[in-house]
Amino acid sequence: MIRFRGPGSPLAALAIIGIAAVGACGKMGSTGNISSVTPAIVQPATTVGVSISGFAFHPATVKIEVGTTVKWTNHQNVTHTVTANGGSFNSGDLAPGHSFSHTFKRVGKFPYHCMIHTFMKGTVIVSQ
Ligand SMILES: [Cu+2]
Repeated sequence: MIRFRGPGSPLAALAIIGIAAVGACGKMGSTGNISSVTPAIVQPATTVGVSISGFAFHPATVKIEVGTTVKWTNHQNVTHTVTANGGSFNSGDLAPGHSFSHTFKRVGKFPYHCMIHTFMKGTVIVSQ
């Protein structure tokens, strides 16, 4: 076991670690590559495509700006639906090869699913 002789010793050691950590953070911030962490796809286009295949939405999460249209296309030989969990949009039965579009006019997070295969889930994140 390590024994601390003086009452100030452990605190002094912590203070030194703290200064080192602050120094490291400051250095990282100046390089400015924090945005590369996010897994969601950012697309500034006015229409963003989501493909349905393999019983999944691709990409499952889209980040868009207000006024952007999302167009889902069913590329699978099975009927699916694109149905907002909160009911704000619903494609109804989307036969193979068919598309459904919805324009997002409000900021928010819109999770959706397929009514036929409820394990199929996606999210549209709308920002200003
Ligand atoms: Cu489905």
